[in-house]
Amino acid sequence: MRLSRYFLPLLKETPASAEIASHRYMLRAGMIKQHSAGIYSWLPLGFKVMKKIEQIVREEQNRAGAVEMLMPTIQGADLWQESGRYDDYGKEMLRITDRAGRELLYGPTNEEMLTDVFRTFVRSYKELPQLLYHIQWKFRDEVRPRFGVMRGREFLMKDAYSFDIDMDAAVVSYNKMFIAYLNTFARMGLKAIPMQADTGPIGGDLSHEFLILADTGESEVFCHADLVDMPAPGLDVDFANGDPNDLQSLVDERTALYARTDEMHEPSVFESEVPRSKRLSARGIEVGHIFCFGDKYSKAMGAKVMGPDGKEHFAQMGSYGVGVSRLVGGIIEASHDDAGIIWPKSVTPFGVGIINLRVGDDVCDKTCEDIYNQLCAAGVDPLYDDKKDRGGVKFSRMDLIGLPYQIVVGPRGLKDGIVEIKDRKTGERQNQSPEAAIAFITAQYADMSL
Ligand code: 5CA
Repeated sequence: MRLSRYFLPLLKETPASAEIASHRYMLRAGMIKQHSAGIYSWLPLGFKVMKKIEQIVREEQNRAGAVEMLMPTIQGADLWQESGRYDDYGKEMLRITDRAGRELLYGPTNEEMLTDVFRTFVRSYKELPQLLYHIQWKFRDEVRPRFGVMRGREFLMKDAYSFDIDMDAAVVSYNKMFIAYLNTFARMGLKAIPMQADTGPIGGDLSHEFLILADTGESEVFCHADLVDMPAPGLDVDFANGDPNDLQSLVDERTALYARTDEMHEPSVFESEVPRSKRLSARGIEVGHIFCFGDKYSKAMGAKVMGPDGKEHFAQMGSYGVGVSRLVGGIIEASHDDAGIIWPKSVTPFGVGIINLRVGDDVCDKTCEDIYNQLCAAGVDPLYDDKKDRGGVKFSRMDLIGLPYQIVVGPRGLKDGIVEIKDRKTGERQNQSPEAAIAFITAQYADMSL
């Protein structure tokens, strides 16, 4: 992409309403525009990052055996009346009436709707397990929308739902999602810690929240410090044919140590289980939440299947959410400095920024064009700053938008046949020939494994 043809409306001033780094940088870098409290347009740069995050979430859901579909944002009130949640959900639910006077709502989550799909089509245990997901906008009329996309009213969520014949099988589905979540967040450069969690309006007994540590996080968390650096399970977990006990061991390893959010925190247990030097109390951002709630919805809505014993059983269910739009802010909270955002390679909107310090100079223009074309061909997706601004403007703009690498092309270096590569995170600079710079950048994106 050539910057001269891109839509990147940067802000010079930091809006006073933005209290945390991610919100400030998302506004300044032209990633989002607010329309009402908690409702945003995703401008091209922000949209591109969100799509990359969405794709990682999708790939790891698919790897774990979940199947993608799409449900509508607008739901009928009748399903929620059946489950009993229509009144319980309270003011957080945006209720709408259509022209015929029918009660509709903008979905805050989809347990009821997928239970309805399930009961329409699935009759026998032979068709189980089912694990379905979609990535769709939700609306929750939050009391205090704040911190930009972190607590929005309209937000993008990946929500998956599992249906099993009994509780043992439901726990296998739960474990698959638990493991997939750790891999998902690790691919985004995040250290997410699973914590025992309160289930709130979704219900059930077994539940974990996945939190990334950040001073600006809304949740207070207490955990064993060793959990912070525990590696993700890895992309080679055999979800399809592996022994369920192996999945359970992976989960057990990561739930054996104390880790709870404030709602579940018990100071006496924390102090007796965790040695003083390992007690970590911090703040965190909830990026995912998984629930196993058995037959709460299947019973209320009559979603049952014929079991191997010839009797009818209510499906045992779980639901599994990832805050896709929240992750855009969460990743920035975890990775930025005073100059701006520092994107991890896996979610960066562009692979590299090419800065032409003298637009109009034949040699600079030609070198930049060559580098640009070759990096495009190599699939690195460069952003070429071909605008006629001063060098200082270009440097601070490129630092702000946070691409992992920059190639700086100027007349002075080119006299000696060199361009400069800057690593955004470390600030390290190296001089290379244009060919070597292309090869270096291409190599950085060749291995994207965990
Ligand atoms: N039905 C379940 C699982 S699918 C559910 O709705 N879970 S949830 O309420 O915990 O939401 C799932 C994830 O969505 C959260 O972990 C969080 O990352 C994200 N999320 C929730 N509310 C908001 C919000 N107001 N703004 C942005 N993201 C949110």
